[in-house]
Amino acid sequence: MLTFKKRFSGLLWCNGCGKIINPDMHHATYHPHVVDRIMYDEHLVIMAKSAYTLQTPHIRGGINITDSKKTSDPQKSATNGDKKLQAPYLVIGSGNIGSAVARELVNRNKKVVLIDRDAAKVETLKEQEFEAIVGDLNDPSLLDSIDVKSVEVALILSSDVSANENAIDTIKQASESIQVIARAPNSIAKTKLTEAGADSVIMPPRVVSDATLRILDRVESARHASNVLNILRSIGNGKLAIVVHDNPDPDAMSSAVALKTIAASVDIESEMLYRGEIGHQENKAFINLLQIDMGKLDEQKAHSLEDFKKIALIDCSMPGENNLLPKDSDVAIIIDHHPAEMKEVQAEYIDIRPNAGATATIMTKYLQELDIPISKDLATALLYGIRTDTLGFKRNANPIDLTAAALLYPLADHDILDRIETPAISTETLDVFGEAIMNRKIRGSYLITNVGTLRDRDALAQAADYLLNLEGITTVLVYGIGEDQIYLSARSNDIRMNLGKSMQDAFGETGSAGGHATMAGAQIPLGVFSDTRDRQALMKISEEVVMKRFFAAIGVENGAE
Ligand SMILES: [Mn+2]
Repeated sequence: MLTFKKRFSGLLWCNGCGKIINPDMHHATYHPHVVDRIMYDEHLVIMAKSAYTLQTPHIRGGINITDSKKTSDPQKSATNGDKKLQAPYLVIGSGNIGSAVARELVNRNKKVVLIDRDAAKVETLKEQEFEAIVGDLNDPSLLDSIDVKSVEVALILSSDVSANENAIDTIKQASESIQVIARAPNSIAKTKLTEAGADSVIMPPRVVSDATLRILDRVESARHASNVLNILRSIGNGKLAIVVHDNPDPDAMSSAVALKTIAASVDIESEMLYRGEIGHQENKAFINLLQIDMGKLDEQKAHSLEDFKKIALIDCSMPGENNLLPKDSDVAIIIDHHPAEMKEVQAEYIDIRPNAGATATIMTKYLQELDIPISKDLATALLYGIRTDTLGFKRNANPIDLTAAALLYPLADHDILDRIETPAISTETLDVFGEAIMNRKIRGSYLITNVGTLRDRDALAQAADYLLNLEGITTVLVYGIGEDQIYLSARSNDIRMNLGKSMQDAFGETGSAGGHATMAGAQIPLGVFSDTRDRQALMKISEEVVMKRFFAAIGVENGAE
């Protein structure tokens, strides 16, 4: 006998013959195994002949099964087994957490069956239009009414650890392939449940503390932002110096621009200062394409640090260490992501977050917190800063970097990003390539070449990269002669090779060398030879030194093959 509410509109079939029954009041009795249908207390009741049972896969819509086992023929029960409940998602133990998870799954159009040992609770769940059955977690027949093959994930969420353990056992016995997620109140219980076979274990106290910390982060980030603004406002008619580390990289430069933007939002004038070089083609393209105006203090004799009322130090934290500031400078603001000895860092305001992969990430958070519109150029610069400092999210990238990048991504100019990453080749670089190609000497799969007198050291590494594409070449060494040093750059894609070590072996004693297995560099002081006027002779000497030593270090006879 099946009883269900009038508004039921699902599928109903007869377990005896497998035929579908139209549950409509008028049509049900056309089925040969249906003896009667009546309306009772707003419910449509369909009664089958004593040897047959009726079943439906749909419980949603308010059906209420009171399938009487008494009327079913024991011989037919094997057939009944084929019609067990389909439950890709099984939620076992349906307290607050279980029913909240089930509701969310149903919202995502997942078919969920809840199991709880409390019959009254199961009734309530059904009234809320859940598919629910009564079952005891400690009972080995827990899954008897479920089609085990249909279960993909079982969530065991009761608060009783040993009951959860038993349920895991029953499920894993039924099928190893069911993914089991279980709830544990603490880490001891977590270990127990993992040992019992749970694939993942969640600890509600941990989840709550994590969520609390996230809220705390938000609160603190608001406090940070207002502190920075207060310091900036105190500059009044004065000027802020935004100092980045020597030879600044895109992270440092984009972060400086972000701070300049924040200062401008409260009408404070600022200037970005650096020392050293903006090297690499990409970095040059970066400042050109994004029109970043970085000033070199040592060249601008017109003004000194005295001209600035306050100083901010960005992407580094110690005055005088890898930046242009004197060691005893009074710094107002320090924002950095490099781990630091906090006791030694001194400033009015310090924000050092080693959990960020880039300072640009931290600056993005400030802009977001202060609700300052992020221009296309600034978004592009910050995104590029985060990308380069995390090596395209492969190094030290944290969730905070990804959320910052996600915010910047739609605002950034992707054409410009592409152009920064593949900058146009300058004629100077092209000349270096030309020399490198002309002077190449090949021994087996090794290529050694020189570029003559060297002006742009970046071009050396680029030439090495380029020549490694040559057919049959696995290792490239390119060198050039600077004012008083020979500069070497090597690349290899031979997995047996450790270039860093080979370069160290070959040139470590006379100069400095180092690097990774696949890319390395070295410098050899020219010493007495640097005075040699005869470039031709100098090239000859260099060639001998470089070739001989490198081939000796990697165990190849000079001139072999
Ligand atoms: Mn950085």
